[in-house]
Amino acid sequence: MTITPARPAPLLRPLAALLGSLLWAAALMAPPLAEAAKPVPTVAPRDDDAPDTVTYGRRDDVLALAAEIAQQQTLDAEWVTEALAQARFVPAVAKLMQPPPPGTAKNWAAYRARFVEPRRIRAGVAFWQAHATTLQAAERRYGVPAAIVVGIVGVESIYGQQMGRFRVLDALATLSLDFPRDARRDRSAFFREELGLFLAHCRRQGLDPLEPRGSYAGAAGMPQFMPSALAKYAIDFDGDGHIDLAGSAADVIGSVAHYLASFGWQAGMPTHHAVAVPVDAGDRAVLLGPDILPSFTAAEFTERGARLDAAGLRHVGPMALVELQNGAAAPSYVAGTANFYAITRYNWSSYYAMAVIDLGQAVAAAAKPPSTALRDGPPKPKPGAKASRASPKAN
Ligand SMILES: [Ca+2]
Repeated sequence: MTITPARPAPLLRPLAALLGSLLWAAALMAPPLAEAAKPVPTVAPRDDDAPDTVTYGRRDDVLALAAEIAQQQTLDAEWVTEALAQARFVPAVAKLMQPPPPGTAKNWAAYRARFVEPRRIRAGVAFWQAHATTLQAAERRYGVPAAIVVGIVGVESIYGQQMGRFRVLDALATLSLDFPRDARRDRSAFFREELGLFLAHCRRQGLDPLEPRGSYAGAAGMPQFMPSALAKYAIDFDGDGHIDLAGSAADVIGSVAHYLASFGWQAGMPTHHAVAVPVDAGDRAVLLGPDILPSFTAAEFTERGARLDAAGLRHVGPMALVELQNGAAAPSYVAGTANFYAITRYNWSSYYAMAVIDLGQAVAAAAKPPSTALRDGPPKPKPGAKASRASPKAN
């Protein structure tokens, strides 16, 4: 649900090495934690690719966190402790949590170009064609159009091509136990909760907690769900009894549609309308005040001097004046509806929502799906022909 930067930051490796030595030293000096017959290694490196890896071991704060998680999630304390002991501190994770340097101008055109580009569009067409029937089923059940689901999965992971290279356990443990001290806000409590939910999910699904991979923030699978989203909104849409957001496109499609429906998606409503902003700076400031929260009716837009297109003027319900900055150039604006807002519940950014919408449209245009096929269900196989996947024709 967050966007994984292209490159990790290898800058803090020497620090990791230093911390590694310190942890070893601490481990050697510490009194034995338990007199159990079966010794548990304090540091348990496991097929690591980096020689300077630091595992959390059985530090006091690790043991305390394990106890807390075990209690909150009703999990076996020793199992949680063992999992956390094998979690690795990842310096790059802490580094990647840093906000962009102050003065970084937002640039919608540049942001859009990262996501609405030929490689992602081609992968989107293939995804849509391969899963057209499932996309239709999700639209029927949740009212969320295929193009929106396709846009989200494309922006999040290029349809599963980039699901993140960090072990989810490592990312969440690092952000729980070593959240960057110089961050604007300590969000370690949030990540401790996510870590607990992740471990509970692994336990429930019979997964080795060291296996799942994800983003530096612990978001995983094709839709990059955080563990809390996984727990609340993921569904088994192919009905095989498991929720698999890394391997089952059907589970991914159903879960994304279910997520948006849970955040107020309304079937048939456009995501946004074209708008020209008020000339008067005061009126503009009033309309921009609530940011992406839909707060003004079409009549109120008009009263403040904003000019909506014909569909926007007919829109029933509140809209938000959404500003997308373009660096030094003039900003772009749209009137975002409740459905635009629903997309921002997936990732709290109007730039993100707009990229999802535009990518979905670009894929739809490239796939040139026959307009009736998407509404009327899968085409019936011809007599004598093998049943095949319904797919919009790419021609
Ligand atoms: Ca499934």
